[in-house]
Amino acid sequence: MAKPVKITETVLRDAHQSLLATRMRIEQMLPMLESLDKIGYNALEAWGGATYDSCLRFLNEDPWERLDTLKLHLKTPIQMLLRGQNLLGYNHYSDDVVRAFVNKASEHGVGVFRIFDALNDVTNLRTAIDAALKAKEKPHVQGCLVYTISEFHSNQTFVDLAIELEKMGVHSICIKDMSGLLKPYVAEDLVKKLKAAVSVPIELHTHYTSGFGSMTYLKAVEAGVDILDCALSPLANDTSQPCTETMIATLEGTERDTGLDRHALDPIAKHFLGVKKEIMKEFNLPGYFDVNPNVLDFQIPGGMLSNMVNQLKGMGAADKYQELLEEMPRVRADLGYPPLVTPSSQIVGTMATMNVIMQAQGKPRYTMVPNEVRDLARGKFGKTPAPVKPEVLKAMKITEEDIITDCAVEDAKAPTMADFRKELAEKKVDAKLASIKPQLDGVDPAIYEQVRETQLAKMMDELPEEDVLSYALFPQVAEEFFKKNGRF
Ligand SMILES: [Mn+2]
Repeated sequence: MAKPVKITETVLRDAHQSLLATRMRIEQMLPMLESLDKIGYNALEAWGGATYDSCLRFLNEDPWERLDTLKLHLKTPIQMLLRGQNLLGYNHYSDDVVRAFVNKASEHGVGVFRIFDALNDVTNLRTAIDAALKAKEKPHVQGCLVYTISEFHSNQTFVDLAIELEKMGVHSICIKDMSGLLKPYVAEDLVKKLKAAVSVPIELHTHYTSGFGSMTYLKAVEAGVDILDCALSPLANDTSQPCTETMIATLEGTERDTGLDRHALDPIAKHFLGVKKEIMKEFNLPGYFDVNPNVLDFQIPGGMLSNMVNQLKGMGAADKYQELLEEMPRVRADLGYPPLVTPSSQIVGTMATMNVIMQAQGKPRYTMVPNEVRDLARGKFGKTPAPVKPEVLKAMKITEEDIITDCAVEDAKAPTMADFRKELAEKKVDAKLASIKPQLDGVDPAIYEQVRETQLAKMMDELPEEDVLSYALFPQVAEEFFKKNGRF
C-alpha cells in the first residue's frame, strides 16, 4: 500500500537561519507564500528559533506582525520551534509566561508547536506541551528528541524519551538532529525502534553539516519515517536541511512517493535564489559552508563554530583554535554530556573558551566560571544526561546546598507576566515623564507621584500582551525596538 512521505519545508525558518544568519525579511517571503501554500507540504516552518530575536534585533520587524502576515496568506500549518521552558530566550521563564506565550502564538496562527529541551529533561517540556495541548485553536503539538552522541546516549535512550513524550499527549515526535550527527544506519535502527514503540508519527530533522543528510533520510524512509524536514534547493544542504526537490524526485514512483509536484517548486526556487543573493550582499554573508566531518568528533553546531572563533579573536587568542576544538568535548563530558543546542551549546562553548584562555596564562581550568555555567552545573536548567563530575563541582565551588534537584521549583520563582508588564510600563512612564521634565520643575513631589501612579495604571492597562512577551524574552533588544518604532 502506498504510504507517502510528508515534507515539512524549512525555507522560511531553519534554512535561512542555517545559511543566512536568519536575515530573511517578510517582504522577501511574501511573493511566494500563495505558491508555497499550494504545494501540499505537511507544514511550513516559519517562526521561532532565532527568527523572533532577529526580527527585533536586525530587521526592525515585529515578530508578531510577521506571524499575522504569514497566517493571512497560508492555509498550510505554520510551524514554530520552541525551547520549552526557555521559550525563545536564553533564560528559564515562569509557567505563567510560558502559558501566555504559547496561547498568544496559537492565537496568532502557529499551527504546529515543535517543542524541545536542550537537556531532554521532560520537566522543561511539561508546561509548554500542556499549554499547547489546551490552546483553543487546537494546534498540532510535537515533542522532540534532541539527538546527540555520548557514552550515556543510545538509541534506546531516545526510545524511552519518545514513550514518555507520547504519554504526555504529543501528536507526533521529531528526531531533532541539529548538528547532523545521525548516521544513516543508526537512523534506520532508531526509526524502526521508534515505530515499534510509539504510535504517533515520527518526523526527522537533520542538517547536512557532516555530509550524511540524504543518506540518513533515505534509510529513515526505508525504516518507515513519516515526515522529513527539507529545504528548497537555493537554501538546502551545507549546514541546512537536505534539498526538497531532490527528496521528492528520489521517492517518485516508489511506494513512499510524496505525491508533490517538483516542477511546481521551480519558480519558487528561482525567487529564493534571488533572495539569497540579496541577503548575502546586504549582510556580507558567504551563503555556504563546507562539509565538516569533524563535527562528529567535536559536536559543535555550524553557526557556533564561527561565534567561538570570533570570541577567541576578541580575546587576542586566535591561535588557540585547535586547543578550543579539543577542550569543547572535555567540558561537555565534565558537565554531564549535555546535547549541544541553544542554550547549552553557548554555555559549553563559553566555558571551553575561558578554560583555553586560562590555561594559556598558566592557570588551571575552571579558574573563571560564568554564571550560566555554574547554573547548568548545579541543575538550574534541569537534569544533565550524566552527573557533573565531582571534581568540576569542587573547582566551581558548588556546594551541596547550591545543587538544585527540581528545576521547576526554581522556575516558579521567575518573574510572571504581571511582573514584566509592570516593569515595562514603569520604564515607559518614566521615559515619558523625563521627556517633559522642564514642565514638571517645582511640582509638589506628592502630586508628581500621583500623576505617575495614574499614568502607570493606564499604561499597564494599555500595554499589548505581545509587547510584554517581547520584553520578557529580550528586554534590551525589545526596548530598543519599541524606541525605534515610536512605542516608547
Ligand atoms: Mn535545525
